[in-house]
Amino acid sequence: MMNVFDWFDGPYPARVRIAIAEKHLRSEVEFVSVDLWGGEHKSPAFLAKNYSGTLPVLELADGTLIAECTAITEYLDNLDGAPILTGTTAREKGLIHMMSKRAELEVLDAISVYFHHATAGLGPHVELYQNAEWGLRQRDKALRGMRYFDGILRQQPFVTGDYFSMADITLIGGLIFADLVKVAIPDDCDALSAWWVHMQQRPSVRNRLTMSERAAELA
Ligand code: GTS
Repeated sequence: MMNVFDWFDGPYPARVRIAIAEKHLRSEVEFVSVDLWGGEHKSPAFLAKNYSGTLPVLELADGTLIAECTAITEYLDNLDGAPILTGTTAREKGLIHMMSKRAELEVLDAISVYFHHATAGLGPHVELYQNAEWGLRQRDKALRGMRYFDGILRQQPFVTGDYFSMADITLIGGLIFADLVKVAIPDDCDALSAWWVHMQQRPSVRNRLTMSERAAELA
């Protein structure tokens, strides 16, 4: 059994939950809830698991700890020797990592900075330093990033070409975060909006919360 330390509706944790579902690994994973809103991810006990104090973290049966969504996805995808998310050829691997990093830099991480700096974020006990101007700039960066990905998706069905990959999952994380903080996809981004509707229909994306988490979210 592997443990995934996460928070059920977090956008970064969603990336790993989607990868787990795509790889049909759900029965081999236990989700361990870390109270993000209570700041548990910044406690000494959790920092000992992940120096960066972020979720998610994967813990293997032998106690090995792997943080960072990209690294976790790479591990899970290669566990059975038949990767479907992170590429098989050198060219695919190169393109997927480039586009996944770009989705982080230009959309997901930018939205995250907006949330932590230009909104109340996780509250004063967690947000020890805030810089609203920096946060608002990052929101503008994310909107530019959405336009960039709209241009990509006008040319091809998925972020890296004609197949679903980790890069799509990263951009999905970005749009989940954008939804949470009410940053809308610009109206003229038809291709990105259509791709987003399509992605939300994927079972791995649609079913990323357990039944009880879904109930908690609706309550
Ligand atoms: N680069 C990290 C990764 O890819 O795993 C970023 C992870 C990250 O920022 N996770 C969020 C976090 O821990 C979780 S969530 O916001 O998506 O729920 N944020 C808490 C904080 O204080 O930064």
